[in-house]
Amino acid sequence: MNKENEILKSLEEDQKKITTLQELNELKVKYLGKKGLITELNAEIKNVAVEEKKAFGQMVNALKEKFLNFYESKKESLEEEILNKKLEQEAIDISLPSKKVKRGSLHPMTRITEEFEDLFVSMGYTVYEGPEIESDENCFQKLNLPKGHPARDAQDTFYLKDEYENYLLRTQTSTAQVRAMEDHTEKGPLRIVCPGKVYRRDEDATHSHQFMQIEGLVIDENISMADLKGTLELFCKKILGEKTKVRFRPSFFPFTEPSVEVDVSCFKCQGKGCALCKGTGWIEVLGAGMVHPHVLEMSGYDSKKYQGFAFGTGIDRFAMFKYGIPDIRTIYGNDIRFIEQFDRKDSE
Ligand code: 2U9
Repeated sequence: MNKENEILKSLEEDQKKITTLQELNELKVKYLGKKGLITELNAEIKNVAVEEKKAFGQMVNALKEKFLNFYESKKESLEEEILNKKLEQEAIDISLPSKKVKRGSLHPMTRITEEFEDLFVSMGYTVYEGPEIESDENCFQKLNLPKGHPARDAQDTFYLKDEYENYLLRTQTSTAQVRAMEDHTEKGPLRIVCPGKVYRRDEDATHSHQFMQIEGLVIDENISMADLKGTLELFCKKILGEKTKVRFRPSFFPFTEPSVEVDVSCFKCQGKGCALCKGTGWIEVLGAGMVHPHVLEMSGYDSKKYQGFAFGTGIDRFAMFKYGIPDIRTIYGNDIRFIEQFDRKDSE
């Protein structure tokens, strides 16, 4: 058997045995390495007669090409095999149910506050917030409650000490409206809602020393009680349902004149009378009124040119009605079992 056939036969047998990349590389060394069978055959060319050199060279090249063809295709198939094995081992079954991630939820007070804000923003109002520590002037005097006014008693609250004795935890968010009016240097139209925490000397199932209010203020030319009534009727219907009936009763607040209290038909019994509405069919939800001209003047508005209406409500009170929360203290207890009841549904 000549050298060429010997190499071909040996290669044929070796090819069958290769199962790994390492064996394949060792085979390359065996045939094409420095002392490889094909390399050594190629060196024989110097001993070949001149007229046979060309044919000999072509034969060696054909052997080399045969080997390299085998080498490349085997390499590719072995690498594919390795990759497939790896993919198989690392496969993730995406059809398995995932672990449930515990999502947090918004506190019911945050939810209802955002609901109120969204509604007023949709009517062109701006959300305006003020600080919780306020001056006696902003909290009372600028709202027509001078020192010694009897209406202060119902709210008198947490004053700061010593050199800060003129400061207190605000008793109503109206302080933010006062700030907005004073900041509004051009004294033109204003349309704001002011949500936030307020503090009073109160503590029972329906009153907390800290609670949340949202108050609104609209100032413009030609503002009348009709604007107030239309706005608050729309507010009540949007928040409590289109079937809600709304009634306005005369009332008194030092900062508004005339003043009203706003009742809605009981959303539990639809006005028939139940424990929630204490048998009356109505629930009081808002206070409101036309801004007192003196209040407008004290914050720099010309009350001959501008009128305004204002309103306020306790957000906690609304949440208690809306979600059927019997004790206001649970809202601030931070008991996770209470808050979890308001978890978002998965669709939200
Ligand atoms: C300015 C002028 C007038 C805001 C108003 C009420 C009526 C009111 C209470 C409802 C329940 C607060 O949470 S509560 O105790 N609020 O009845 N608030 S009018 O009037 C203003 C505010 C700011 C400059």
